[in-house]
Amino acid sequence: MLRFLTAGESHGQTLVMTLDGLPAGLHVDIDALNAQLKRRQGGYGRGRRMEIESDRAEVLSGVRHGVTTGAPIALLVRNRDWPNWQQTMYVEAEMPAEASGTKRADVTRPRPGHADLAGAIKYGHDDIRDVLERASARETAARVAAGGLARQLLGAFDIRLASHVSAIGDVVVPADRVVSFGEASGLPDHSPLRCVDESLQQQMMAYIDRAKEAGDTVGGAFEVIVTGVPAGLGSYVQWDRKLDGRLGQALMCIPAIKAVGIGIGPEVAIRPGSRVHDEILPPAGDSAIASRPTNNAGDLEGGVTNGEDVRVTAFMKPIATLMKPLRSVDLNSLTDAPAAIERSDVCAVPAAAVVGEAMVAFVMADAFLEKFGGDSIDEVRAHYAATTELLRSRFAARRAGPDR
Ligand code: EPS
Repeated sequence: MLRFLTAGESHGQTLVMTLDGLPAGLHVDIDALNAQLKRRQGGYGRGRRMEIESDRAEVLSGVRHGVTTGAPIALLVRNRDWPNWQQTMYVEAEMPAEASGTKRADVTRPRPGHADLAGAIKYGHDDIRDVLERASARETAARVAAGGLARQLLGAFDIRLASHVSAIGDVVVPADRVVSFGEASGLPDHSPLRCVDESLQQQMMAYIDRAKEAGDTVGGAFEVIVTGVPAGLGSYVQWDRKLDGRLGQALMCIPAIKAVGIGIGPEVAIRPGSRVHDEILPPAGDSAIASRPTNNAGDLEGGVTNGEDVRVTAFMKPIATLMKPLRSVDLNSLTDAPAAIERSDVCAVPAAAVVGEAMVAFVMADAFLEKFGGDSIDEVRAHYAATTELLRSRFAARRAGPDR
């Protein structure tokens, strides 16, 4: 079972991540891991924090000579902004004399849409900073580190991930425009919004510019595509083993995600069955059991992968910090007051797409190990090869049969 935990605050010393369950013997590419962290920092509309940070993973355990040992992997993603925040975020009971930066005033005016009010109620905080520091999307850098390691396990079996931005505000890639894995994976990381349609991308940038001008913020949607996925991952036998539900939870747990669609997602509600369900045709190649002319299900039927590409879309609400703040109350007096303003992004949809890839990678790696697992990568390889051959030979005999 693959598990990860994160710790750390947006302006504390560092983010911390511990990943447990990766098999021994996997070569870890730290540069590739850091490339994912760099991808998360990009995107048109990101805030000034991204000019400060240059996120890199410092692996502390579970890897020796570049290879996993089977022991938990712990790593840090340090906050370069920490020196500016020591007088606000110091851990000690009394502020150390050498603490640098400035001491910020208490945050008492909750921002609608963030965890501020609900968090202050839940944990009894009077200074909402004790909520927002952990609820901040800064934490997603640690998730990208976890997902980046899971991605490398999947890569060892030619299972690869990509994403693309399918909407910024009401500028939307049409639902009938099926973006291929190749198109999504071919998007350059320096692309401003990682949208496959350049004309739409320009409109999306203009949309973000207008929102910024108005002191407002922007949401959107992104699709994560996973290719090379074997059939049979997940299960329909229990609610919590359905892979679509697990993918849904993983994406819903990303800050600001308010809806998830598997395959064509919400389109299933408005189309007739004849335009939703993917027909099953005889195999097109030697290896396939059957070919599917469409993939509206996004590879998941009954919560189990059917051998197509996983396709999952997440819908992101606009960032909660508005430079033209919405109405709120001051919790010290419960009187009208504008919401607090924290440094922030105008749009973080491309960044969320990278976090989405990481979360999908983690769930897919967990499901993969559930079916093909082993304590070492060699055991996993042997299990995967044996199971793949079993499936191939089972159907090869039928294809060679009298009714061929
Ligand atoms: C973010 C770090 C944060 C925010 C942003 C994303 O850094 P800071 O608060 O110092 O600016 O910029 O977080 C949010 C927009 C949010 O609402 O939590 C990051 O590292 O992705």
